[in-house]
Amino acid sequence: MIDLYTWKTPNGRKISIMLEETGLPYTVKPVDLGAGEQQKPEFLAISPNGKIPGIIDHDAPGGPVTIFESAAILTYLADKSGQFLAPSGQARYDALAWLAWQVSGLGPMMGQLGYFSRQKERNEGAIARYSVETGRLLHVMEKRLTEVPYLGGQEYSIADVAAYPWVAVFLSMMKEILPEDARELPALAKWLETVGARPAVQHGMTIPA
Ligand SMILES: N[C@@H](CCC(=O)N[C@@H](CS)C(=O)NCC(=O)O)C(=O)O
Repeated sequence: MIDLYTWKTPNGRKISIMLEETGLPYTVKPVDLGAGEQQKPEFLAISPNGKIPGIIDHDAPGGPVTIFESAAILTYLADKSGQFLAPSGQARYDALAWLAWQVSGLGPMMGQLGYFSRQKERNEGAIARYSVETGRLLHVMEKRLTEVPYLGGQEYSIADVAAYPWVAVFLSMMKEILPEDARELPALAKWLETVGARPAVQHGMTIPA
């Protein structure tokens, strides 16, 4: 059994989607970020950076495995299940590259843009910087999706699992803070529809309730 330490945020939902997709059995362990539970010593023992998600796989060969950082967790679950990541070759590294692109670029830029746009005292410089950079990244994604159906290439992969919750939440709730030319991107909209129609994605997006 896998314990999933998570909360109702895009980074947490990447992992609930992946667990639903793979069918691996898991137990949800909510970490209430609003209540500061991410700083409790027992959670820091799992995720030393004090951020969800984290997992403990009690059934790993050779003994329990503890992992933090969504990219590491997604790669682990893909390798464990043999799904959503090619075992070798160009397709594997394309998916890993787009996964790295999401965790190092799209996620942090959207996160900062969301943060600064919610502050009472507006920091126009920060909002402009993160808005332009988020728009640029969405155009990069759009270009990729005009060339191939999924971020990793021809197949749905952990790169899509990582990007979906961020793009879906952002475009449904915060579209108006994006540069105008990044609000309606046709290939990205088609990808959102295709990925969003997957039952595992729909269920994973509701966990924790
Ligand atoms: N790079 C990390 C980012 C994780 C992250 O930012 N988690 C947020 C929720 S989406 C969090 O736990 N924030 C709590 C805090 O900063 O106190 C990953 O991909 O797992």
